[in-house]
Amino acid sequence: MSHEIKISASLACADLLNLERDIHLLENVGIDLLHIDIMDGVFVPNYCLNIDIMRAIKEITAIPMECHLMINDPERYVERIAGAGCQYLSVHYEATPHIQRVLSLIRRYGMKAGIALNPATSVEVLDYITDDIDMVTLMMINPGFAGQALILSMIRKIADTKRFLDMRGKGFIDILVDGNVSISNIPSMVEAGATILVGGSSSVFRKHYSIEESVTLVKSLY
Ligand code: S6P
Ligand code: MG
Repeated sequence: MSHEIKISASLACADLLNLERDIHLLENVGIDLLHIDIMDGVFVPNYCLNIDIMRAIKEITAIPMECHLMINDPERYVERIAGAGCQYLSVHYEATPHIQRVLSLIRRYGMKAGIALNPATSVEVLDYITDDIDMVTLMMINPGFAGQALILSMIRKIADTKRFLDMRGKGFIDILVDGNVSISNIPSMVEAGATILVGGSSSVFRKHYSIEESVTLVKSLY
């Protein structure tokens, strides 16, 4: 099945002091999704955006929010994230011993369920949970920080994930790629099977270029 490619703008890389302005600029260029990174300083060594910010964003835009939760025991926050108006929620395979339970909880709260995999986690872990997911969030870097370099073997992992899903009749599940989804890396990521591109400091929010220029360039790459 062929997917149309979507762009999800990583708001952690926006101008945080002018977030509302940047969101309206993203609306003007027809961005598909807003990527909201939430961290706990434990699962990853950093902090980022939060549920209150999501609630505020919901007040000013209709662009759907796609949350990437980088916290241990993510089941604790599923209800509150749904209440903030989020539409897609990705939780890390590595963050809980009860991943299937969390994925079904996400759907029970009306959101699309994403499973995020750190670079070293094999696609094989999806084998018994393909019925429980709408999206696979493949980390192209170790999560925690923007501005990192692509781990080169991740291009092969995208292709492996696509093949894995296709072989099980699950080719309709989205493959989201996150981390150094840059102008130069996007063509090979799309070619390998990525369907949602998280645009951060290396694409949508590049220094010295406007959001409009950058998104127009990204769309010309696939
Ligand atoms: C990393 C986070 C990502 C970044 C994004 C930044 O922990 O999950 O979503 O915000 O990767 O993009 P870039 O182009 O700076 O790597
Ligand atoms: Mg992210």
